[in-house]
Amino acid sequence: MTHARIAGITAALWIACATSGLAGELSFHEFWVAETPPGAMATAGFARIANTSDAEVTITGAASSACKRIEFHRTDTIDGIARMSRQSRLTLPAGGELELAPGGTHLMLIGPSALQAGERVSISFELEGGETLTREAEVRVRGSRRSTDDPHAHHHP
Ligand SMILES: [Cu+2]
Repeated sequence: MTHARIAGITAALWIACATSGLAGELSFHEFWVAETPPGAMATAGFARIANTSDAEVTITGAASSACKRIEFHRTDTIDGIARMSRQSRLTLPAGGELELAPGGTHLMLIGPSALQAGERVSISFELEGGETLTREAEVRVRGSRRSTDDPHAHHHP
């Protein structure tokens, strides 16, 4: 075995350790996806994500086999009308939390399969730097909140 090859393996191990450390610093709480009736064009996902590391962590993408694609959306209510805008990334402050909640920032699952309360959906997140982590969300019935804070009920972009 050449020195170059040993150096390459060492570097690979170091990268593996460094990246698995970062994903381990993110903990998901109350991770859930809203139940979808058959034929729904989209549904939303919510969570409280805590970053226990001392560095800012950026989520650059998400994907799941339960839908065609996942976008990051932010809902702003202006003059009583909720509008969603697409975000390119989610940022978790060092030692802080990101809350994905109805009426605020959320995951948008576009083209979901029919999801029933009680099922579990696996969602993978891509972190800046190339690392991915996968977490399971529980499918739940959306609460009594209605159209005022749920633009998904009416349209999706
Ligand atoms: Cu949305």
